[in-house]
Parts: sequence; C-alpha cells; structure tokens
Amino acid sequence: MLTQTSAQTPAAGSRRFPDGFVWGAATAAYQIEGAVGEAGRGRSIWDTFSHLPGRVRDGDTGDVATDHYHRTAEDIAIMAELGLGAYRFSVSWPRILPTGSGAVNRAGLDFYTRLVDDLLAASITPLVTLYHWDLPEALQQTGGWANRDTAARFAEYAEVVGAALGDRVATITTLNEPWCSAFLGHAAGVHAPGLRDDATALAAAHHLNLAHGLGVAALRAVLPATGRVSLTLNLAQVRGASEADRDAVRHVDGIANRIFLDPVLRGSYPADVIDDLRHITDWSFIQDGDLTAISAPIDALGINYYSPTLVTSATPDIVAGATDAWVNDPQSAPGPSRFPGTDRAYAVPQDGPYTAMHWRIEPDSLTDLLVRVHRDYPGVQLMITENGAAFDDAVSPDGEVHDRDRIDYIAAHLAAVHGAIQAGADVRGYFVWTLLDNFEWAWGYSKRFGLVHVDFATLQRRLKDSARWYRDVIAANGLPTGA
Ligand code: IFM
Repeated sequence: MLTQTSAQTPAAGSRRFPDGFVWGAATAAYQIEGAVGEAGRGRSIWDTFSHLPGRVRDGDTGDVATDHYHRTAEDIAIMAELGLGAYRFSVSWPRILPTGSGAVNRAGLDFYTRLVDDLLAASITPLVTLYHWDLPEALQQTGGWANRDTAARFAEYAEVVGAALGDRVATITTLNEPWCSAFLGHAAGVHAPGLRDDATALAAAHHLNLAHGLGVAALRAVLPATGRVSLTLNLAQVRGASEADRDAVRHVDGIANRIFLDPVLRGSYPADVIDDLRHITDWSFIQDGDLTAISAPIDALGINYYSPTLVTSATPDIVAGATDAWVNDPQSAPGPSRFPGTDRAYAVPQDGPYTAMHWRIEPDSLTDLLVRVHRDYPGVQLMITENGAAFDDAVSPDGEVHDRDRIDYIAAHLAAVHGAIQAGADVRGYFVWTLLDNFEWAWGYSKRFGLVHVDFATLQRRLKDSARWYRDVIAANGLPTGA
C-alpha cells in the first residue's frame, strides 16, 4: 500500500478548537421531512425512484421519514439541548417550485421561513443547502441534469430562496455532493434518477458545476453583502494498493475530486481528466463562458468525509475480491457502482475496522485530505459539513442507546480535524452527519447515522450516548482529555 505522511495529531487534552469554531449537525430534506404530499409540494426524483420496485432496501421511501416537517419544534428543542451552534439543513426544491420553475409555492417557503426564525430564536445559526438530490420530477422529464437548462432553473430557484432567507441565514450552499448526483445517479444508477450511461453522467457533472456557478451569481444578486455562499463536495482520499498504482490514483483523484475542485477553484477542468475520458465524451457540453461562471468566488468549501478509497490499476479478475469499481466508495449504495472511465482503476476491498456501511474507519485520511486541499487550493475557508458513522444501534433494556463506537468514531475524526488545523488547514467548523436516524437513500431505514435514535414505528426521538457526549464537546470547544 502506498503510504502517505499523516500530520501529527496532538496529545489528548490539548485538543481545544479555535475560538469561533462552528459546531453543528447536518440533515437533508428528503431524508427527514416526510410530508411529501403536503402544502403544495411537487414530486421529486427521489419520490419516483424510491417507489420503484427493488431500488431501495425493503421498499422504504421518504414518504414519512422522521416526520420532521411536523416535528420541527421538537427537533429544534433537541438541537438546543445539545447546544448546537449551527444546523445545516437542505431546502426541498419541489416544496418551493413544485414543477421546478415558475410559480413559487408560498406554503413551502413559509415552512423554511419558520424553521429559520425558530432556529434563530433558539440561538442556532442556520446554514441552508439548496440541492441535496431532490430534483423536481418535472425537470427530470425534460432531461434533468443531462439538460443544460436545468442549471438555469437552479439559478432561478437559488434566487427565490436567497431572497426569502438570505438576510437571516449564515451561509447558503449551492449543491451537496454533486459527485453523487452525477455518478451514482447517472452512471452507477443506484441513486435517482437511476440511469447507467457514462456520457450522460459526465454531462450531468458539468451541468451541476454550471448550476453551482449560476447559483452563486443569482445568490450574490439578492444576498446582503455579508451573505456567504459555499459548495459542499464529498472528496475522496485516494491511495494505491501498491507503488504500481500511481496512475490509478491520479485517475480516480481526477474523477472523484478534481473534476469538481478545479473548475470551481481554478477555473478549468484538469487536462488529464479531459484526456482520460475522451473515449466516453467529446466534452462539447462545455460552452464558452461556462468556466468563468463556475469559478465565481465562494466564501467556503464544505467537505464531507467518511472513509478512504483504495484503488488499483490491475484488472478485477486478478484482484481477489475487487469488483466493478467503487463498490467500496463511501457514498456508494448497495449493488454495483462505478465511475465513468473506471476501466483504468478498480476499488480494492479494505481491511477494517468498519462502520455498519462496511466503510473502513481511517481518521488520519481526513487530516491528509484537509491538508492536501488547503495546499492545492489555498485561500478558501474549509468546513467539515458532514462526518459521522452508521452503526447497528439498539435501545438497551435501560432505555438508552449506548453507541460507544460512534463516540469513538467522531472523537477520532475530530482529533484528525484538529491535527489538520495544527498543520495549517483553515477549517472553520464541523457538522456531524447526522442529527436524527433517517432515510439513508438506497439503504432505506436500515442504516442509523443519527446522534438521536428514531423509532420508525412511533417516530419517538431518544438521545443516544453520542448526543450527550457531543453536547459536552461543544460546551468545551474541544475533545475531553483522553478522548
Ligand atoms: O446520508 C448521506 C448524505 O445524504 C450525504 N452524504 C453521505 C451521507 C451518508 O451516506
């Protein structure tokens, strides 16, 4: 295995975070809200996809989810009890614009207006993500992200939300994890809209980048001067299984990371990525002016990290256990998953320890990733907008959820973030994924990531041990001695 130097993490007891460090938790609309047919909300591609037979484990859907839509007061009270400084949630595009564009659904906007006001009243800073995968179904009918026009529709939506909430929201994030939208949705087919076409996936990736850029411009036009705009990427920390796998590492880093980072933060697509994938696309969907729009300055980059990625150039038949590429990827869902062009690289099964997603636990990779992004893309503030773990939590006979493994996971990753800050990375905040157990996409309700246990039969909430532990971390602005 290629080894990388990890920044040294400091001794336990010295892990206080900088003053002003933001402590939060994150969620996403379709994963928690439920109420899919209420108050004028339109259909999203996840409503459609989750109702298709065989696409989501056990036939689960987000129809009810955690019923957060009706339980916002209870959920905000939980956040306040934990002492969260900030709450990152996503707005459901089809609640605001039921057919993706045109007339605004006032009731949808009112829901988020109340949510923002109630958070502020509880002294919790709201951070809004505009797109966490729930594209209005009507826009899918006109091609979805494969259609360039969808980027323009996104900018209209960004303007509506920015104008309504931008005076009270700290940061508006355009997209969450466009890698997932483009590649899990259009190449692997394991996320909505469930397509398997590499050329379409690459067009979708570009149109998502364009949507981000047009969205930034639309937001800047309506936000106050203090308004902050960001993008969240799920970046992969890629390593090779052997010294011979350097080209596989370069290739996968290109299509996992640099295909999003470079246009946004450098104003160009990486030449090697363009070359690697010419056999799939001629890239003619990139038009004059697109890269100028995409590289509009942002105020922060959100990074979501769960697990490292190990790759090889060897063909799968000679790598025991290797499958069609990416089955080990942190964001992948059950079944075969792949990147476009991964005939050059395959994911290699990694040793444990694992979370319940079978994702290897390796906190040092987070330090390395943050230091690398800080080095290669200097000048942009970083936030960990998602980090956390699913485990097979159970309610104990004493009525509590003793999730020591989640505490250990978060503690180790916070130490890794602290190490990155010590090494110079400009990391301003950390958001646990996630507040509540919820609808984990193609895994349905079978995977529990929450600080708060949800009984999906009764919808009762119950703080896990990790929630109380996180409350103490926030209060101390750092890890307790020995954590
Ligand atoms: O649940 C997801 C979230 O929606 C996006 N990032 C990864 C999480 C865990 O898979």
